[in-house]
Amino acid sequence: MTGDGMKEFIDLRSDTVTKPTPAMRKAMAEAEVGDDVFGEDPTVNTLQGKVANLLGKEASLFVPSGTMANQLSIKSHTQPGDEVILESSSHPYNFEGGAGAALSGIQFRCLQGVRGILEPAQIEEAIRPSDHHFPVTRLVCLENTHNRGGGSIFPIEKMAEIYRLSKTRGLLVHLDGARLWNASVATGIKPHEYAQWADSVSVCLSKALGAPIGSLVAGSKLFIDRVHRFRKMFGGGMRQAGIIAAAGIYALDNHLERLKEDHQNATHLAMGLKELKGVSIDPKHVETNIVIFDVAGSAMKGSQLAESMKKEGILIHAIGKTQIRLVTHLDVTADDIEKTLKAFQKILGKK
Ligand code: TLP
Repeated sequence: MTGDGMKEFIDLRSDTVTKPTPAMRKAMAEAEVGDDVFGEDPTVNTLQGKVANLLGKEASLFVPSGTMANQLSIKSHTQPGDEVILESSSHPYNFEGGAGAALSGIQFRCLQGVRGILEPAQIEEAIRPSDHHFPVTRLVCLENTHNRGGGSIFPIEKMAEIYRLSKTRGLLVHLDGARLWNASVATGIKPHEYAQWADSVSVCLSKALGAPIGSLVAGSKLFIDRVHRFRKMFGGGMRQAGIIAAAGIYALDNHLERLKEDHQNATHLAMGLKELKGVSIDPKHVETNIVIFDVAGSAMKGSQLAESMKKEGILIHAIGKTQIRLVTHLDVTADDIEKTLKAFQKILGKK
């Protein structure tokens, strides 16, 4: 049982569910703060400098959420009526409440990827000719790792090719790097190496890294100045935000390298699931901390499996009729993975 009397679940619905550790809470309690709307919060300024540095960009800005980070980037890069190319299962298109249309007045052009990964040739084909009938293609958004792609890593060579193509065609590139940390730890490719192939990058501290709140947008000084103006407009200016920025600094200093454990746990989960009746999954597709599998071959719907697992003390996320997503994170141990596999086996049976 937790302090608030709630039953303790193994929660695999998302890596957003982590709670700050005692050491993180201590860093938060001791954070030096000031009014960040005046630019006077030293802890926020340290975090912004640190993230700009990690991403090899001139500047970065602290914002409340990954959604706001993406949407501020889209707003700052585009004019109403512009077209933004992205992958059809991407986060900004599907899970940000229609913000692209509502807040920026842009239209999305969705391209079907393979586990979220787009080919440069697909993008080239989708760029509109210069003709008054068409919208202006302005921006390409990529996602690395790709959430609905099952935590797939966007290969850096493809990112480089897409960036070069975009530059020759006068387009901007935004990278939704909510889980760029996972891609970096899995491949050994540094965040700034990925980020060089995008004009702007959003990163999250509240997913795999385990901080309670916070994301950043990084880019050129000029771009971040524009983002700053829109952050005010969107109501995202925060005051003594050092309290939460301190958690982000702590997370970057202490929780980056351990992402390897989450990746191992996810692979282990996938290997175990492969042995179960009615489950289809290719463990080779599990590259980071997200496991997506299908139970169409079993008698159960995804939602029924989620209900049965809940009775076993395990929370999972049915993302489609027969599709399940599991996400490993800081608050899930190797022992929890064993318990999870046992519960799945009890419900589904072995092949
Ligand atoms: N993703 C959440 C849900 O919104 C689906 C999750 O549980 O995975 N980019 C990517 C790639 C994301 O996965 C998310 C969150 C965001 C942006 C948005 O971040 P927040 O939730 O901070 O607005």
